Order: sequence, then C-alpha cells, then structure tokens
Amino acid sequence: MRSKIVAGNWKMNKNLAETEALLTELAAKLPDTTAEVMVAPTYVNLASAVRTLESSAIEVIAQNMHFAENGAYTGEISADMLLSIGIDTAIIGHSERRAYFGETDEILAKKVVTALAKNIRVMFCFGEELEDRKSDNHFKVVESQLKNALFSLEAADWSKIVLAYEPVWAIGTGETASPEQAQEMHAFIRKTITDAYDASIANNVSILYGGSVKPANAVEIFGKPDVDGGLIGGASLVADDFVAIIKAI
Ligand code: G2H
Repeated sequence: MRSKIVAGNWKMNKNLAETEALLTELAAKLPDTTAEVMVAPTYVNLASAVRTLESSAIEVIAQNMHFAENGAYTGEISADMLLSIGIDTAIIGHSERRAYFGETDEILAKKVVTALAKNIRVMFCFGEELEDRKSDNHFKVVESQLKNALFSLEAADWSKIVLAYEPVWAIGTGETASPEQAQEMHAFIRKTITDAYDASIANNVSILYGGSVKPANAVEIFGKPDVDGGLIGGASLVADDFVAIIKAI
C-alpha cells in the first residue's frame, strides 16, 4: 500500500535560528496523522534540523544531491554526506534545479541511480511548463521526463521512489492545478508506469502534487484518488499553514 506524504520544501529560506524556531513550532503542533511528514530545509541547516527533530516524527530530507560519489565538485553535496548526518531521502529534479541550474533529464537519471545505489529514497519532481499545457503537450512532456530519468530502473528500485508532479506554471505563482487537472495527470502517470512496468508498481508508488498548495485548496486536491499528498513550498514556511495542510491529508 502506498503511503501518504506531506513534505515541505523550504527552498532558499530560513537561517539557522529561523529554522530551529519553525521546526520546534512544527514539532509541537504536529497533528496525529498516518501520513509521513517531511521537511527540506537548506543544506547548511540540515544537521541541526536532524538534531532539533530527534524526538519528532517529522523527517528531515534534502533538497538536492550530486550524482558523483565525491571529488572536485565545488559547492555540491554527496549522498554519503547526507547519510552521515542521518538523512536518507532527497528531492531530485525540482523544476527550479532544472530551470536555474541546468539539470537535464540525463543528469537527473545519474542522480537517481546514485541515490538508489546508496539506499537513499528519491522524491523525484517533474512537470510541464505553461507552454506545454497551452499546446496540449503536457502528457507527452511528463511521459518523457519519467522515461528519461526513471524507466531504466529495475522494478525493485521503485520501492525507493516517490513522485512529485509539479506543473511549473503552478509553482509559487498562486496558480494551482485544479483538483481535476491534478487527478487527470496523476492517473496518466500511473498508467504510464503500468505500461512501462506493471500495475502493482504503479499502484504502490506515492504520487504527490506540488504547486501552490495552501490550506484553502489542500482538502480538495488530497481528496482525489490518485493524489497521495503534497510537496509544499511557500505554505510550508508558516507552521500553522503547514499543520493545516497535514490535517487535510
Ligand atoms: C513547488 C512547491 C514546492 P509552492 O515548487 O516544491 O512550491 O508550493 O510554493 O508552489
């Protein structure tokens, strides 16, 4: 059975003191839930976040990682470095990494392979741009993003994959895909995985929706049968909003 997940992607927000304060507030306010709750603070604060949440059910995850094992990659962070501070899940392929840091499907495929080889769970992000949707190419784009980065994996690898569908036009814009648009795409993603692998892999992978999820729209989006939770940006930076979204699952 696939798990429900609510993850907060803090992006490049919150300094050390702010990170500790928000995590402490979140830990205190965390509602009873069967969902996995995760937060991804900035790299420099990951180790301290792990310590702050030591006795909380909230899991700390990374926003990114490099595909190389180690070496001359100035400014990058390896899988082993994450593991060494107790982090075993990484977001890979966020659209901001693709758009601003040149991360191609090919690079992302290498990151996924490295992460899985290190037993790191991958939260793989993908989604079409506004132009793709306007030209009715959104299914084709999503299919090719999945195929290029994930469909060379072995069937067994899929137990360590979480998908996050994030239409780029809905990220940080206040514009959200309608619950129907989200459901339509999530069902398409499951069908694409069924065609490439089989129905049991497709039915067991958690598919999160991301893109301007707020307390006001979370219940409706999470209510759709193929939506297993959300990757939350802006609204995860305010404890009460993130808690309200967790309650919506
Ligand atoms: C999409 C999302 C979190 P936001 O990037 O990954 O951000 O909720 O601010 O649109």
